[in-house]
Amino acid sequence: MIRDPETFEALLDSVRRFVRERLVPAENEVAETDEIPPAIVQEMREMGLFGLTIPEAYGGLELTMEEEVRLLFELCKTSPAFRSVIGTTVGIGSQGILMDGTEEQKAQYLPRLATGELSASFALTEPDAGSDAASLRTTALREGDHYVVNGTKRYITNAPHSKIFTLMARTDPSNKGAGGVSAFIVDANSPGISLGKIDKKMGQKGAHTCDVIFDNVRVPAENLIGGKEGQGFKTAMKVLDKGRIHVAAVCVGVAQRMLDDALRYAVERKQFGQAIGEFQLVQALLADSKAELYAAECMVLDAARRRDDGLNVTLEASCAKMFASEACGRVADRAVQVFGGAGYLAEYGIERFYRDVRLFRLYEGTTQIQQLIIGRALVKQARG
Ligand code: COS
Repeated sequence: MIRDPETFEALLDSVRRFVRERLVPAENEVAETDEIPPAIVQEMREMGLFGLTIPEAYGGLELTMEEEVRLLFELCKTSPAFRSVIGTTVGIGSQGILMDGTEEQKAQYLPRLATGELSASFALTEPDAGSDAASLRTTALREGDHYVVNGTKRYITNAPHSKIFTLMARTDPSNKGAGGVSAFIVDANSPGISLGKIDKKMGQKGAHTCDVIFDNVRVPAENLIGGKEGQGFKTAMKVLDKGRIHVAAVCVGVAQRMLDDALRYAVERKQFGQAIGEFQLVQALLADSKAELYAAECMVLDAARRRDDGLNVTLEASCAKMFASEACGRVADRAVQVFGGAGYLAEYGIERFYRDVRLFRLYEGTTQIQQLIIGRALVKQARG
């Protein structure tokens, strides 16, 4: 759903300009320094990018899901680390509060998340609980008007920069399954929280993850999301339904950039007396990428529109995330192939994208988890 086409087009134009004039020229610097320049982060705040998904009543832009994915198609035609700066705040870090938080929790946190004054991370994964998220072991045990949290969260995106965590922890240790899990908003400065070393990753330099260790951290009971125990796993799953459409849109944006770069190279690079783009075998690489990209874009838009229509999109979100992330990997591989030997060299940039996009098939649910969700939903539908 596009609410006001004129205003939205103006926003898209400013994002396109920002990507072209500020982000693309900074790609190499970010890859070398492993840091997003603070001036760029500040510009993102000023453009309202941290508040894309937060309702206008709380100071955000309140984009519909269709608007959000179309904006991501543009914002992600550059190194995906730039999107990661806002990713957890507009997505998995804030959506639990928005979807299931109490009125007081929304009023307290959403306005500062929208301006980017606060940034948020989503703390679900643990050393022994990744795909099997419901088996998490971090505990939050009630003591008077507080919960006392103990445990370790792993691979937490943006944790080194976040001011709050949306934390999933077990409030009922006698229930080892999903029903024993609750969600909390935790101030990152709380005594007892420490961070592990920043992880060294295959790609996405500039986007940081690390362990978050909770050692007898006291969290006020009023920070229990929605004020109800046992709802945290469902909150996390709802957040991930939306997050998977978001990631699928990111894949479309980055894939478009890689195809654009491969095309430019194919037109410029000459062999056997002509541009390599004139050769049908090179055209086949480009054509397969274009067709897959078009399919991914259509899936993402359809899933987004269904969500805007209030439908349950668990199945469609997983389809879109699985297809778009796998297609993005294939587009990356073909782009390197079009570049030939140059594709293997850092100075041409395409090998960096090849490494960066590998993550999309892993986070917010691996491809195998998406298959499991889709398969289960189909069998459930068939049973009626
Ligand atoms: N929306 C709302 N509720 C949901 C839901 C969804 N999308 N998915 C599951 N639930 C509910 C179920 O309805 C069930 O509730 P009841 O007990 O009241 O029936 C509860 O949550 C447990 O669901 P289920 O039994 O399906 O849980 P499983 O332990 O079998 O796990 C998967 C389901 C595998 C889908 C889940 O663990 C998952 O998504 N894993 C991947 C985690 C992930 O993406 N990690 C990435 C880290 S975040 S970057």
